[in-house]
Amino acid sequence: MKKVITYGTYDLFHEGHYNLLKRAKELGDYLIVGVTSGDFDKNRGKLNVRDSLMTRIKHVEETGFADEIVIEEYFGQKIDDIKKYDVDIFTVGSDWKGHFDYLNEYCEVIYLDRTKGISSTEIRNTNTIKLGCYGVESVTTRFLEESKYVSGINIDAIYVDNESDCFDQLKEQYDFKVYKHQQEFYDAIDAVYIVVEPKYQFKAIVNALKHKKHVLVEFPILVTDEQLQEIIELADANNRIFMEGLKTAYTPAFGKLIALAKSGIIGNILSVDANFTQILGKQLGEQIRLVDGGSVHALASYPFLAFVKLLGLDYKNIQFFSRDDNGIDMFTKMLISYEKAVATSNVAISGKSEGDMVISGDKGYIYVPAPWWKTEYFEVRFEDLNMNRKYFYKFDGEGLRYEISEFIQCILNYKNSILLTIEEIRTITNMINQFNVANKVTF
Ligand code: C2G
Repeated sequence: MKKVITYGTYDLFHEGHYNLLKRAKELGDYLIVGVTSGDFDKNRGKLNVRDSLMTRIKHVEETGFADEIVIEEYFGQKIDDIKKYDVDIFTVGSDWKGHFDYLNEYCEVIYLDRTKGISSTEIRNTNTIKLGCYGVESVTTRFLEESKYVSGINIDAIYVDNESDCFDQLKEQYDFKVYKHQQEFYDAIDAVYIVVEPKYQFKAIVNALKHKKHVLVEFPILVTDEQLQEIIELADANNRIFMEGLKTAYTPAFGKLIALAKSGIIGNILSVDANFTQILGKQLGEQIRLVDGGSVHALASYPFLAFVKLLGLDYKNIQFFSRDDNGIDMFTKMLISYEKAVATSNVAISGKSEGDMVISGDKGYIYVPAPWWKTEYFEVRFEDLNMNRKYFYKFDGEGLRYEISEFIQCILNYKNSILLTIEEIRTITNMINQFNVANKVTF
C-alpha cells in the first residue's frame, strides 16, 4: 500500500485545497492529512486564521480524500510523522517548491501545481476590516509596522487633532489619508486605534463608540471608574468591541504562562512579584505628558495585568510607596493584598529594577526572566531540581501583531476578548485609580 502525507491549515476551505487533496490522494492508496493547530500556525507567523481547528478538520474530512487526519503541532513533526506512519510520498502545493526538499531523505517529495487565483488570505481580505488611527504617538509607527503581519486588516486613515513631530515622520513613511474632520474619518473606517493623552482619552473613546466604531485604545486607560463604566455600557449598547492595547495579554507565551501557573503545577499561588522599570532620560517629559503623571500611570498596567490574571479581580487593598518629585512618582513600590496571596511590584520611569517575574507557590515556583512582559521562555522550578522544566514560545517583532490579530478576531466574531476581559480592564483601571486617591507613603 502506497502511503501519501500532506499538511495544511485549510482555513476558509476553498477549491485550491480541494484540488490539492484530490491529487494527493491520486498519488497513492492511503492519504494522511496533517491539519495545523492554532498554536503551530501562530508560531509559524500565520496569524488571524479564522476557522477553528475542528472546523478545518471537518472540511478536510468532508472531501472524503483523507484516510487519516493528524494534527500538526510543532516544527519537525513532518519527519516524525513520515517515520511513524511509514510514508512513501510527501506532497504539498508548488508554492512550497524547494522548501521541503530535505524530506527526500525520508520519502519521495512531490510538489503539486497550486490552483491559481485563490487563497485563504485573499478570502480573508475580502471582508477586510478598515482600521483608522486616531491620534499619533511613537507607538503608532510600531503599530503600523506590526499590522503588516496580520491579514484581513487595512489601515489607511489617520486623524490627528494636533500634528506632533511623530506625525510628520509617519507621514513620510506611510501613504495613508489624513482626515481633518472626525465625521469623514469615522465614515471611512470600521474600527479605530486610539492613542491620545489621558485628558482626551475618555471623550475620544465615547465619540468613537457613538459613531458605532470598534475601539482598541492604547494602554494605559486613565479614566475614572465611572467613565469606564459609561464606556463599557456604550460599547455594549452599540454592540461594539472595546479592547485595551496591553500587548502582553495577547501574546502566546503569556497565555501559556498563566494557564500553567493556574493549572496547580506549583500548587496554590502565594505571591507574584513583577517589576517594570525604565530610565527614560530625555523622553521623561514626553512620557509624563503622555500619561499625565509618573510611574504608576505609565507602567503599572503591566504588573496589574499579571496580578489580575494570576490572583483574580478581588484584591483587598493596595499600598503605594513612592519616590515623589514635584507630585510625579519617579519610582513606586506597590504591595497588593488578596484573600490568600500577595503581590508586589516596582514601577519606575526614572529608576531600574530587575524586570523578571516570580510566581511563588506552595509546591514550587515559576521564574520568568526579564523582560517578563515580552516573555519567550520561563522555568517551573521545584525543591527537587530534577523536576524543573523549561518552556519556550516565540514572541515575534514588537508583539503588537498578536494584539491586532485578536482585535480583528473579536470584531469578526462580535465577541470581546477573553485574553483581557472587560472585567479585567475594569479592575486594572480601578487599581491605577487607587493611586490617585490612596494615602501613599512618599520617601
Ligand atoms: N493550495 C493550493 N492552491 C491554492 C491554495 C492552497 O494548492 N490556491 C495548497 C497549498 O499549497 C497546501 C494546501 O493547499 O499544500 C493547504 O494550503 P494552506 O492551508 O495555505 O496550508 P499552508 O500554510 O500552505 O501549509 O505545515 C503546513 C504546510 O506546510 C502547508
